[in-house]
Amino acid sequence: MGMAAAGLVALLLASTSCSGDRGGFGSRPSPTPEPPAISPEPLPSPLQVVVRAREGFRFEPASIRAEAGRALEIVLRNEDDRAHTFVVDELNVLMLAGGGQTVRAAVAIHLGNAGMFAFYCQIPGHRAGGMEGRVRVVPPGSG
Ligand SMILES: [Cu+2]
Repeated sequence: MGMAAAGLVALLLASTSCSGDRGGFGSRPSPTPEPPAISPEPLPSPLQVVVRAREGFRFEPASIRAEAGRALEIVLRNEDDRAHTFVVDELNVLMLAGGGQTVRAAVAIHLGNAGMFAFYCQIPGHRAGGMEGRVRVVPPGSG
């Protein structure tokens, strides 16, 4: 009766590619070509909004703002002792926070997203009780 020991062998392959020295005597070093200028637009930092879910079926603030083309970070701080959600259908946002929880979501707001949208809590009865507000997505660059 023997115990089979399985050995793991990690094989590391280090491959170094040397571009050989071309050109012999008399060749002048050619200037290294500049990498093509891609000049990426610096990504604007995400806009952060904090929405609090309060006792009595309220969101505070009831109106938030976002910017088209700029990511939005939503911080949902549930100060109630029951669970709430934060939903924006048009922006594909669905967040759930249990009582006392804080959750975050990063939302891509596309350039075509400008407009006014409703946010609400989708737990039955909550929206009717007043848990709704609106997101205003302003065009890019409008502050
Ligand atoms: Cu709710």
